[in-house]
Amino acid sequence: MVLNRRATPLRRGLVLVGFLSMWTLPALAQRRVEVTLTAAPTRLSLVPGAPTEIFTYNGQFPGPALEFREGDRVTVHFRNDLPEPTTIHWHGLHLPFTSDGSPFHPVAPGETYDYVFTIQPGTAGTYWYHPHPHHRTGYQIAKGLYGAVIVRAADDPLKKLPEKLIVISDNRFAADNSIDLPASLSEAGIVDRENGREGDIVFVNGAVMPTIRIRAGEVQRWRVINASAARVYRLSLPGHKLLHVGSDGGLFERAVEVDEIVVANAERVELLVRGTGSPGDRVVLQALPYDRYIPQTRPQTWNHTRDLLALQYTKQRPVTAEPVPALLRPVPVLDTTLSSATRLMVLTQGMINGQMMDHNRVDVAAKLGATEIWEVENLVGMDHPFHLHGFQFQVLDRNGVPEPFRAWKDVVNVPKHGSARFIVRYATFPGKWMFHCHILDHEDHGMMGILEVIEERNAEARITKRSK
Ligand SMILES: [Cu+2]
Repeated sequence: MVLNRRATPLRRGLVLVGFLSMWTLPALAQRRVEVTLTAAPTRLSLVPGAPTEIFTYNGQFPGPALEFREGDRVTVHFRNDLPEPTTIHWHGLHLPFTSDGSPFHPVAPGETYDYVFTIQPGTAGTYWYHPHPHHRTGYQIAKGLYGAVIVRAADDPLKKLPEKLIVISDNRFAADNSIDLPASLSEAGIVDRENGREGDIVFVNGAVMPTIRIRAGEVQRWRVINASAARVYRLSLPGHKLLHVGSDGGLFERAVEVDEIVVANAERVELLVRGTGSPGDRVVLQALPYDRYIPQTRPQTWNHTRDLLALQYTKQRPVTAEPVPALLRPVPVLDTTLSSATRLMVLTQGMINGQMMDHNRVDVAAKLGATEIWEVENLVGMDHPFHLHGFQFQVLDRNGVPEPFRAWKDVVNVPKHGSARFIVRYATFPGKWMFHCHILDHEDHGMMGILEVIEERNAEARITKRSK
């Protein structure tokens, strides 16, 4: 059963919206890509019965999947036709501060804003875009504002494989089919604030339980984005082992075979699904129970397994599997001996280092080009997915256990009463960058801080001044 009015959302493929042109300079040609996005209230049928008043980009839910190439010069012409201020945050992309779409650059109702950035070499991967206005991120994403960004490399080692985009998000509806957003002081509102808002209906690309077709023997590349406010997905495809090939910032060096993969909020995974079943088989991609909660507010249904989508084998005879390259791409090492500082971040419920977000405070000041280690300690009995804007990092260890392989990340899930360390280099772009818990209710209530990256010529005076 497909509940969305679009019949085959998984087959739509990727759309490149707006006008696209290529400069014809003989050398150093940079492709110029222009995209037009408008956020506006829209009525769409999401669940059986009356249509739901939501917010969309270009009338679509989710927003159009944008596809760029490394090296592209991108301009996104954005128009806010919502009744409230918003921004577009380009989650995971390394770009100028003024194009980050953080709460520092709100776009008022009726106004336009151009996000201008170059897609950096080596950043091919799966990203996403969503609003990031002060205090209203959770609300606007719950209303429907999110979409995928795919960055392709010229020398993609997996380009022969058929590809599926899987944007997962949950939601909750009131009796009249409006989005269920309880008052903050109601019992449901308090639980949402504690756990992060979860919904009982899980959408994949805007549809409930869509179907992906596969031919026996075929190897498919799946790009999975967790666009949920708080729900964590522990993905499993019964009878199939999965090849985990990439994370937030793109491919690993080598594929890793796994039985299941945990995708925390705002994280992405790239995986290869091998059609090892028989023609006509049907299996269901499931989210297995994942206990991220404190016992007091853990939902009664936390241990239910949820069905996300059906994988339907065609009746065609099997094909020979496409081989998976042994080396996917080199992932350069961020050298820990180059680290000039260690930043300790202590997470308590709703706070980082005992403080709530303040726009007028800089929590970490660092020099442009510096390499630093962040140590995130979670004192709370629930997981907090920690996100840093602007810069991809490499996780060094979790709970003291070294990461088994190198990966570019922009979110690390810090488990309850656990810790994680990552290394990051503040390359290229000075500015004020948010770091925060990506449980949207926590972020909106102030579980966020500011990293200011300062150019060398300004650095000494300002960093000294701040430490007084
Ligand atoms: Cu949190």
